[in-house]
Parts: sequence; C-alpha cells; structure tokens
Amino acid sequence: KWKGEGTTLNLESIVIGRCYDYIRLVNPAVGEKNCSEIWEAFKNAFINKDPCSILPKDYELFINLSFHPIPPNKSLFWENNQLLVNSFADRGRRYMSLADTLFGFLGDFLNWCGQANSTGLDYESCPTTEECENNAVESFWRMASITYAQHSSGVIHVLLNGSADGGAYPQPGFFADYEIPNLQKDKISQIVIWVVDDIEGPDIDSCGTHTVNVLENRLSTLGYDVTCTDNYKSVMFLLCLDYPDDSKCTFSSSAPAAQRGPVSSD
Ligand code: ENP
Repeated sequence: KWKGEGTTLNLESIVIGRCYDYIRLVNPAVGEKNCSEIWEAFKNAFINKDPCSILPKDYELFINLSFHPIPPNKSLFWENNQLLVNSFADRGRRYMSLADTLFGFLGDFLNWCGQANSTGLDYESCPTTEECENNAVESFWRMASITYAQHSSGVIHVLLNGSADGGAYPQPGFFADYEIPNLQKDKISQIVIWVVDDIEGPDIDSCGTHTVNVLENRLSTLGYDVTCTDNYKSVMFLLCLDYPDDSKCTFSSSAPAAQRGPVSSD
C-alpha cells in the first residue's frame, strides 16, 4: 500500500550479523557492544506503531547502545555520491563517514518499516519520505546524522558531487538541515570542502559558484575556517580507476608534459 520498497528480507539477521562484523572485524576499537540488545532497541523504535509516526527520538536507546566516539579529523560528510564515499572512506580506515560508524553501518543500504497494531515488519512496502517524513528510515538517518555531527571534531571533510542536478549542496538535505546545525563549533578547527565532478558528467557546480558558494558563505558566517578544492586529486585517482583513458585521468607531473599533446611522427 505504500510507494516505497518493503523491509529488506532477513533484516534481523543482517543487523545482528553486521553488528558482530563491526565490533569484531571492522572496528574492534569500539569495544564490547551487546548486539542483540542493539537489535531490540532498533526494532522497538518502529514496530507496532503507525509507520508515519516514527520520530528521531524513538531511536534514542538504539543510539545510546551503539554509540562510540568518532576519531578527530576523520569525519566525512557528503551528498550525492554514496558509493564513492564508501570506497574513499574504506570502512573507516581513511575517513569515518556516518556509514562507517557502528550506528550508521547497521542501517546502510537497508530498508525497514513496521505496521500499526502488529509486531510484524512490513515486507511488502514502506512509506517514502514524500508520503510521510516521519517514517522509520528517514527518522533513523535524522537521529544518526545529528549524533554524528555533534560528535565530529578537528578537521571536518565534506565531499560533494559537482555534477549533481540542482547543485552540489542540496537544500533541503541531511547535511544542510541536520548536520551543519549540529556541528560543535568549539571542537572544529577547519572545514575542508571537496567538489568532485563525475568523470563523464557535466560541471554544474564548483568552489565559489552556485550552491557551493552558498555553503561556503553559510559556514564562514557561522565562524568556521573554510577551504574548498575542486576535483581533489586523491578522489580523482579513485574515480579514474574506472576511466583510465579519459582525458580527465591523464595525471601529469609537470605543466609542459600536459601541453605536449599526442605524439607526432616527425
Ligand atoms: P543518498 O540519497 O545519496 O543515498 C542514500 C543511501 O545512502 C541509502 O542507501 C542510505 O541507506 C545510505 N546512507 C548512508 N548514510 C546515510 C545518511 N547519513 N543519510 C541517509 N542515507 C544514508 O543520500 P542522502 O539522503 O543525500 O544522504 C547523504 C547524507 O549522509 C549526507 O548528509 C552525509 O553527510 C550523510 P538506507 O538505509 O536509506 O538504504 C545521513 C543521512 O552522512
């Protein structure tokens, strides 16, 4: 009856399995966690309730049980490039995006909702955010985003997609609405923005233009030390794995070499 996809099959096994994977293998530094208790708290946020009346605070116990500190200088915020961020962050080894924290890791790529007057999950369909914003998944990410932003410190990184329709910095968006307002200014030394275009995509937005300019001004007005870099090289290297022959992927060590052009026969 809803327009969105139903609950991911085997949700309970996936969440509990991911929890053990995270605490034992991905990031044992978080220490001991009670994975079955975390699953119960997750489930109790939305089962037996109207699927359009789930609020971020319903996940409070879940967050309390799964929370761990975020290492300084490792936070990576983003919009419109989930798969790139997943590989760039490398499960917390390079950066720790929200999906690389235990609480974000448990929900990443999954879908879920319950139903009123039943303790069962709805595997047929779930409400989209257009149908109702107070749905189980949206409220989960709102709560997770707020928590992640509040506990981010040091140098903060933001990876935006310069080829995204409508601009690299979407408003409304999680970063604009739930993360920026919850950053703790006194714990943050700098905000580093990277705007990277898709290799074969259009150049819609860049540092200093359109929505990125709006973001830079917003953060500066809030008193942050902000820097912005277009097509940051490390991220380009990663994107170029799939496009080794594209002209954007010809990395040269000096300007004259780049200007040489194709080899001629004379
Ligand atoms: P989208 O629409 O590009 O991608 C949504 C996908 O990313 C879904 O599969 C979702 O899991 C997963 N995901 C991972 N982290 C987040 C998240 N953090 N979030 C919502 N979905 C997330 O992403 P959005 O909606 O623009 O969100 C990007 C935001 O994530 C940025 O603010 C960034 O700073 C933040 P699922 O369970 O829905 O399948 C917050 C909201 O980290």
